[in-house]
Amino acid sequence: MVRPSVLLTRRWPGVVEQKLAETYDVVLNQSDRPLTATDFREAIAKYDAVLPTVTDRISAEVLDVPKARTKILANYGVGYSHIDVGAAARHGIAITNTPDVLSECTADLAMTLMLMVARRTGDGERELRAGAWSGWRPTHLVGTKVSGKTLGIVGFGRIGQKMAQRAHHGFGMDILVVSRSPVDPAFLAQFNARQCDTLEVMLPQCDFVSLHCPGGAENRNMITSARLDLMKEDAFLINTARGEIVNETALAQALMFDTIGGAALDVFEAEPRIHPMLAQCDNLVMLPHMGSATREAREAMGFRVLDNLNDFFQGGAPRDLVA
Ligand code: 8YV
Repeated sequence: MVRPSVLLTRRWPGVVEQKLAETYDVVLNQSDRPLTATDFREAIAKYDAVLPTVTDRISAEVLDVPKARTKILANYGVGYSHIDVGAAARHGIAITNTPDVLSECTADLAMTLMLMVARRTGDGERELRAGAWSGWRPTHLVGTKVSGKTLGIVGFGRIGQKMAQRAHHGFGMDILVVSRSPVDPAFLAQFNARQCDTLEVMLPQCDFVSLHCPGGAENRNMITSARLDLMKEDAFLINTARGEIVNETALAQALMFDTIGGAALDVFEAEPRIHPMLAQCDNLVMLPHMGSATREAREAMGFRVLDNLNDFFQGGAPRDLVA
């Protein structure tokens, strides 16, 4: 049997690249530079499967290739708002993602960000490395207590639930939830959590708000200046989901005018570019999209893509078919 041809658009963990090559005719992106739209169109014409990541903007135009060969976009990552799902469906291209295997690590990073911004650890490390630490004093780098506070979780999927588990059972936090569908009360009870009908109801009650919903058109600009205004003036916003969910200009203004206590972001609207106003804000912690960046998660994501490819090329429904 002819081995299906498979393009990885970025370098992946070595063990996964090797495993993929046992079954597939694998082409690696040796330079690890993101593909251009033209590169991607060529790939769609050439390979049976393309394995993209969040750095590939796969628009309707990119997918509109005469005599396309690609039958599956097996995405490396759980979020797929970078893919025009409707256009892929029109071209008969299946899409899969990699849920579950990165939920704990992404929730761990959201906790990291929450603690960093509340406890001012970025300020502390910068001061120390600059040789500017003059020694201990009672008023030095005083932050905000996290334990026992109220956390609002936006989006109660796999990652949101892991966040609730950590925050409630580890840090004794009260959990509020906003989710597009009703959450089973028995399930909420595991975290002593309460579901709010709207963000408008939840935001004024929170000391911390952590975003765990998908990106894409449905949630673009969900966090507007009006909603930031509803947050307490010492509350913190955490985003490990997708940059487009937050209106970055509105967030920068809220940070500059201290209408909220601070924010911590792992994701940005125009990655890897940072909104110039955000870059000016001191009460902001920023990380370069590291939510799933552990050896364990990145390998498991790769093996999950392999499972999806195997299902697909053996003629079955891939376990993580999203469209
Ligand atoms: C990935 C992520 O690193 O899975 C996701 O949706 O945001 C990250 O875990 C990235 O998307 C890889 O494509």
